[in-house]
Amino acid sequence: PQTIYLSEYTVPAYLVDHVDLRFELFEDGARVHSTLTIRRNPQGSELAQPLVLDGDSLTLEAVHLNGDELAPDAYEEHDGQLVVANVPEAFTLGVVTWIEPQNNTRLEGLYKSSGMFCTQCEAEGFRCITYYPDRPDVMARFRTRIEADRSAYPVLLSNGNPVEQGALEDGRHFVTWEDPFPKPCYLFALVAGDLVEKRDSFTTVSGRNIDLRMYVEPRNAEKCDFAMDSLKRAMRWDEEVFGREYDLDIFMIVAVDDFNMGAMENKGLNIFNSSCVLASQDTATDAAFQRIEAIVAHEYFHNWSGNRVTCRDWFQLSLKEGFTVFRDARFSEDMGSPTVKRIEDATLLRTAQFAEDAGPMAHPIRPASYMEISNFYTLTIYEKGAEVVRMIYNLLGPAAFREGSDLYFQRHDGQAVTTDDFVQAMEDASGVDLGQFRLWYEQAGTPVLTVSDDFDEARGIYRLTVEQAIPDTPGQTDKKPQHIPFALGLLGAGGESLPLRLSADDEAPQTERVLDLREPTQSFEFHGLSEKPVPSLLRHFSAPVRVNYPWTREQLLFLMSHDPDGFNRWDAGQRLAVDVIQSLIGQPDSAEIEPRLVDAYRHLLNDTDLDQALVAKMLQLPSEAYLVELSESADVPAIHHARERVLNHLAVALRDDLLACYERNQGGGDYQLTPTAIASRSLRNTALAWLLHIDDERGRELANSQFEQADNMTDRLGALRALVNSGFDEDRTRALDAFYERFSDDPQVVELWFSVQASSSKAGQLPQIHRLLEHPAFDWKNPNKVRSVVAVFAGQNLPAFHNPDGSGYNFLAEQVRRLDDSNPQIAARLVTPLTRWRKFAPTYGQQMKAALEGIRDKQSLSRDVYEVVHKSLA
Ligand code: B3K
Ligand code: ZN
Repeated sequence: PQTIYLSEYTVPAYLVDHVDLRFELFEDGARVHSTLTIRRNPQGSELAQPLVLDGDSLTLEAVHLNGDELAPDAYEEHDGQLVVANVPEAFTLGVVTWIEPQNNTRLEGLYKSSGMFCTQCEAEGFRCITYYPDRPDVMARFRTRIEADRSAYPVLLSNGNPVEQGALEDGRHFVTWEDPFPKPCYLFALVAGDLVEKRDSFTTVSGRNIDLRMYVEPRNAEKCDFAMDSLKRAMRWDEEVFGREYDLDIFMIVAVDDFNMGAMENKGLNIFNSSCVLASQDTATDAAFQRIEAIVAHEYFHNWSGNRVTCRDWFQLSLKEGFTVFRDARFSEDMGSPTVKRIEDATLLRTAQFAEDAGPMAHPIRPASYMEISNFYTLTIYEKGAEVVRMIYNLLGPAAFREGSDLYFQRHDGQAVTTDDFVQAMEDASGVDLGQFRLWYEQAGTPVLTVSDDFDEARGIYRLTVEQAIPDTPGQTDKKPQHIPFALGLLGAGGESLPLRLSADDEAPQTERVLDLREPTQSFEFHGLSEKPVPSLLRHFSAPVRVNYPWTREQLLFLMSHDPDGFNRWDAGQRLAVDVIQSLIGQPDSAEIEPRLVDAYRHLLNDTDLDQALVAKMLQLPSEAYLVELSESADVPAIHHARERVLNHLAVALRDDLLACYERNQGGGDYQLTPTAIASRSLRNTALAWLLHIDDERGRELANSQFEQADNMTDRLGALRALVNSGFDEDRTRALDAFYERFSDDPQVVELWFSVQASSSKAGQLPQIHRLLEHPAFDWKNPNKVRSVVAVFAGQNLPAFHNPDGSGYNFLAEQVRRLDDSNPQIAARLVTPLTRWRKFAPTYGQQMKAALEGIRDKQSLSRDVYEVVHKSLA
């Protein structure tokens, strides 16, 4: 496969002003008639250029130029391109293609999911529908006529507004849609199916009435309310916080079961993976509700950040994704507990994005090259990209940031632009110099801050020295220092926040400051202190960096109970737990476990004054994946064992406190989705999980009765998970059977059922995983099912996946090879755990590498998997 470089970007030779599409949908295929109104790009080269269109898996039936059919020798069709050599300055091009959606297992372009037709065009799926200049900087107005059998496909949808509909012969009908906004073809969508419609409406800030519609399969009719309400909250929020009003008269959401990712922001017609939009109290966990709210908002927010202003090329992907994730994160902060949301985001970043940044696929948030763009829908582009926007937000302050965002939308409305255009707008609106800051877009890798300090007692000066280093990443060495906003506070011995005087005569000192790190090494002096303070560093995770500071356990315990920054309280607890677990790795079971850890957790468990949502987060021990990420040469069984020892130790010592916590959080009353109620369920289920971890009899009774009596999925699944991970074999089997029995006709709950088992070191050893794959509810063609067993096993069941005999690795390689032909995007995602082979102790790493080589040697590898595997072995 060929590598594409940002440096080779050239403007399109031809522009498309208008696209007229006509789809004839049949059971054995679809005929697509496309008429493009094309003209030479005035910005392009002076010389006459051939017209080059992209295509993939198409059967070409006819080509017309200005209405006349072209003879086959007037064009060439090869290597995924249609080339017409002699075209005038301006013309129409008609193309007729035949495609087979019913056989499309890649789920790119037009395909079928549970009997309905649907599309996924980002990034390069439109070329699987018809020949087209498939690049985001070609923006056109689309008119789409869909024709299909009326009884099988009563609902026919596309972007924009319906302008015409009617009956055709043979029981067929048609609907024509017109989208007034020019858009790149990756935002095109079509849906045809037998769907129920849920209606609502929204009045915009300027008084326009918007028709809101959800289309789902009849069996899901009762699972739409939450997404619809989330949509309205998001629409209001975007008006209030970003001044963005919706622009079409209709906004539609469709749920489909077979979808490669979470959802897609097609103009006016968002298509969702069922699991990211459908919910009811009985079937969705709290986490699922929160995810749905966030994704519905995210896709809606794209209407401005992505659709009205889009990307010039795919290297600019973070322009829309990083910005939109930042927007949805702030929305979620406003809807729930901001500290908890921040903790969740930082956890994801530190566990998974840092790992990506330290691995063979590391890339800057604006990559310089790629082979397959689908591989770059990454945590780096999305989550690190969002952190970079958040840093700009914090550097500018809320008011100037809003001015920057307004300027960006106004300046670039209707355009396809670059990340630099975004930064420029922020700079122009605020006057803040973001020159050095731009390196965040170019340099890959996670900056490491090494902090040291000393206290000059005689002068009352506390000096903090910060060194920054950015590790080498593939193709990038000797990096320049970046501009890093470093938020901190200093605490006195009594836990009070100390004034931060950067000079002796600072009259109005703050108690929290953001230091601008710009040099390889910088020192800061804090004056007027009478004792050496405890530093609270990188508050609220002010930059996506690692911080090394030689914290003592005393200091961490102190910060855990005194830091006024909730995020850093949590962080101190995590660092303490990490330190304790790490110190036990490879030690005999007789090695003592830090006694102060038990005291700290007991204090937390009983601290009803502290925000219970924060307590619930603080009680979660660092995950195995995070411990792996932190190690130099990971020995997973040893990490697992050390972590289990700590968990058991805590559960035994705190047994009575856990029971009390469980009782206190018994719930009762109606199911609510407030932060308090969510925290309470989280505490109750954590207590239960810990009790079952030590096979406590009382815990067993509680789990069984909670499992049977729960009135919501969070509690039912919490009890199931606790039982599955206990040593009570009979209860486990009984609960799993009962759960399946009850929910077997609900694919989303069956996914939960699969993943509870696949993630469990008790119920998810390889032979059991094989049984899950043979289960009648498992389906290789459904990405959610594949993820819930295969990806969950490899990503969340670390001791089973890293079985020293290598069986877990070979298993994963086998599934990747199997999926590579049918769905390369999903196959390439599944490879991820193996790509980290250098991170593991050699006996493991070498076997992982061998499994990768086994994938590499498969005949005819997809471009997706080829790129990941070859880069990982390089
Ligand atoms: N933009 C889509 C992701 C498309 C992924 C294509 N492989 C969803 C989103 O980020 O909102
Ligand atoms: Zn997005």
